[in-house]
Amino acid sequence: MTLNELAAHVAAEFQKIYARPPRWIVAAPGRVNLIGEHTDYNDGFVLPMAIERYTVIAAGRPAKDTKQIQLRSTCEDQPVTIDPVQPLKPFPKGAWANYPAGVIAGFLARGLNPGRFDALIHSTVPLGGGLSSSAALEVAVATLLEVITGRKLDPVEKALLCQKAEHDYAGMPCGIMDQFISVMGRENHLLLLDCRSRKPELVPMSDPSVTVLVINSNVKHELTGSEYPTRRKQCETAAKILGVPSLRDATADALESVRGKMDEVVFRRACHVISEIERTVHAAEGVRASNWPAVGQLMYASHRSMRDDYEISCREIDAVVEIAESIGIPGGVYGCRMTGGGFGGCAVALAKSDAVAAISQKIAADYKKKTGIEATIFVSRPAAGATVIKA
Ligand code: GAF
Repeated sequence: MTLNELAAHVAAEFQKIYARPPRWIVAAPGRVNLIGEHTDYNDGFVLPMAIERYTVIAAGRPAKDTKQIQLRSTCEDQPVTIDPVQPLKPFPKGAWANYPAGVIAGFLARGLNPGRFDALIHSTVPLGGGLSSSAALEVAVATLLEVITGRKLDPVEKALLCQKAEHDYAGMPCGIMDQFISVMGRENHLLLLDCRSRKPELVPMSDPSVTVLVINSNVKHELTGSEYPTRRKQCETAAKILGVPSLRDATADALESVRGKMDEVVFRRACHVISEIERTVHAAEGVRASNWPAVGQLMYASHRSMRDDYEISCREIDAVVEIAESIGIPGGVYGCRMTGGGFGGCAVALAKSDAVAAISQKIAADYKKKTGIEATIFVSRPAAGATVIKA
């Protein structure tokens, strides 16, 4: 389904629920990160692309007299209502409405009050699959509020507002990658983001002979919530012992020289981050040169580092990567790795376009044999960031 078809579908659903057509329609994409995992909150580099999976919101002013914002999601039975007045209180922990609420709070804090509206939210980004369904929701809400208030934010400010919503309302101390790519994605480009300077650099990726494959393991181990902040703290501890502001400023040699002063686990966490930042910069060079075998090798190395040093993989994702590696370049796979926060979710593979169908079949069959689970596999070209479909 194209984005316009998806928008038409959501508009029709809005009409069914609210008995009138929507006045506004916006969309924001999910993302897949090609390489550069857990480097964003260490001031390092990431290399994501927006995917052709979107959160779409159709909205309009309420027909009835009400002071409230009413949000409905096609995944939920009950609507939620929000009073657009400060201070806006978070919903209970784990509630999906915290993402929109946090974004609305960010607009209110800037003196931008959207007033009351009704909205229907629909997403084709798999929820909790490590493809940034939450950032897509935040950025879609921010895009809607820009249209309603008539005030377009600077893209960096918009991404940071959404990140703050996730910190303060959803309680997840994420880095900046997901919101930046959902705002700034560009068709046929990866985004090499320097998370220290926040300078985005578009890296063209339009070689038709190469395709990005997303393999959803359809498992989510409930560790992400607790393990993510722990990893952040371990990185801060390592940076402190190294005497640098962040691991971006450290080298493998410097780390080796303080090895004796460091807990072994903290040492391995730092090993991952320092090496991953370097791999990400090299991978961007590889993409620019269309050197796919080199990019693929960096992806495998990244996976090993996440599995052994950062310890954020799981046996199901390891199984996907092993199957991909066994297919290898002769079978059309250049590289594969886990993508996103970890403990399940998706793997990303770089494959020869003419072998994608056979590769998908083989991965699905072997994964089922090894784990008993059905994987969901799809391809995506690098997509554009958030967009207004109807203003
Ligand atoms: C999650 C976070 F939200 C990102 O900021 C990033 O740290 C990622 O995990 C790991 O690379 O998606």
